[in-house]
Amino acid sequence: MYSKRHPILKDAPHKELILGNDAFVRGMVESGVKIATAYPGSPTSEIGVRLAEITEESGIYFEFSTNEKVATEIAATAAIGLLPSTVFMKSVGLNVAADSFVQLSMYTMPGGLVVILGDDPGPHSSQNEQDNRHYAKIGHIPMIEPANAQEAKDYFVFAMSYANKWKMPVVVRSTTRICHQTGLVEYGPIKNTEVKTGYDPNLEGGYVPLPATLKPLKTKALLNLQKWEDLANSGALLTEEKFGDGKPEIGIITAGHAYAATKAALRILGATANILKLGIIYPLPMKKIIKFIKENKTVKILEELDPFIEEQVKMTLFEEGITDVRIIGKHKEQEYVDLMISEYTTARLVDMFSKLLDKPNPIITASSKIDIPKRSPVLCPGCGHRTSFHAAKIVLDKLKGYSMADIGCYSLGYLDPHNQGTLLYSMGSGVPTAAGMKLALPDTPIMSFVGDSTFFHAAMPGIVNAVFNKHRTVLMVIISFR
Ligand SMILES: Cc1ncc(C[n+]2csc(CCOP(=O)(O)OP(=O)(O)O)c2C)c(N)n1
Ligand code: SF4
Repeated sequence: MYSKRHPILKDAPHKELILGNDAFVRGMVESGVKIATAYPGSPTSEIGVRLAEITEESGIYFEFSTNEKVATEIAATAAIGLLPSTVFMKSVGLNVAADSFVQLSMYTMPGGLVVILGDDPGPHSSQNEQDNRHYAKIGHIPMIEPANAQEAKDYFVFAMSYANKWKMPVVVRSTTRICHQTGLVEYGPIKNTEVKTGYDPNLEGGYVPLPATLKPLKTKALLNLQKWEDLANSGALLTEEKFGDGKPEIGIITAGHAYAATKAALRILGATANILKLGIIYPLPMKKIIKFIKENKTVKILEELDPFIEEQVKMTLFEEGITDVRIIGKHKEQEYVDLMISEYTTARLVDMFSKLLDKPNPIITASSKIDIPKRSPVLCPGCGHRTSFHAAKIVLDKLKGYSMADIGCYSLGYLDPHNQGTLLYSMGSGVPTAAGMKLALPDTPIMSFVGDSTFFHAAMPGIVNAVFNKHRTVLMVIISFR
């Protein structure tokens, strides 16, 4: 039993003003999660902070693993061993986990596995703004997307209930705006059941996909997706609402943070719309979507980043021979490139809908008068990395050499006044980029930087490679003590 001291562990009925990330943790508590693993990264890091606070009281085992792949493999395997499990990571973390992530849907996981993905449109704190909804398609894994803190909690519980019932992995995709928003969350009952663990290596096709055993495993994954499609088409996590008074001016299909921003924008413009809000974003509730489009005729598909929903919808319309409707998305739009980039803030959507619905935009005049200076992030005052960069700069300026970056606070060495670390791909890329540059410029001194966490996360293979293949570069391992 919980001692109920921590606000996340209070019994229902109860409402608490909490962060979206805390809401995920509450969802774990309510759904009886036993194992949670992660590698930190914005926007999901606070989930780990909160879990670490409640491990003893809640009985949830939690670890920050060496990297996302390791974290995924541990949580998924615990789920195979009957323990309800979860793993969370940031957007680019899924690239690291991908090698095992794409296998997950083929395995029977009696405990149930929920993967929380924190995408970062903007980006606020990432080296790109990749749209991880594509991974649902690649991995044949169902994906759901909450639109506020309450839904973050509720959707986690929903995901785990089906993950457990259908013995499979489910992804909850979130974004920075959902993870980092604070909202009033109504708690539900806590599942406190004991779990009997076990392992059957031959369960439903087993767990070793070889060319000879792959077909039934992949078939299982695809059949599970069909069950999710039926669930989506039954109306699960789907809401249709009429926004504003009077005749709806347009139909809108949206999900996640874009839903909240859409409503705020329509309110500002005094516009009316029919809104179809999706909770299950893969596989899509296509029957409901097509019905909505036929009823509304002109429909705006509003999604941040890639035209993920739009492309699937247009394909279905084509397949069904439906031509008497107008779909407004990103494809064929004049601002195609712009529409693919960054978040859909309320101000942006006000601008978008004002043009679309031919209404005056009340925001432009107000905001254009404010000239806000740009501020880039800086290393903390007294950060030890400053000294390392200073030393490297003195040497490399003298020798006319280059330094390669890696990922961490020390990526900021690139900025003034240090200007160190001139090439960056992803975590652990520093030593291989130094090796590659040395092949291109054999007479130029090349060095790279790596922090301690990145060292263990992904840098070690590159370092081993450099030693084995005798790449003549210098590595500075930098650990900051403030
Ligand atoms: C694949 C991936 N996972 C997580 C992150 C988020 N992240 C960026 S740097 C970092 C930790 C870096 O720590 P360290 O190498 O010790 O450098 P420091 O920031 O302490 O200077 C994390 C978790 C990321 N960018 N990419
Ligand atoms: S490494 Fe530590 S001290 Fe340095 S910038 Fe990052 S958080 Fe600040």
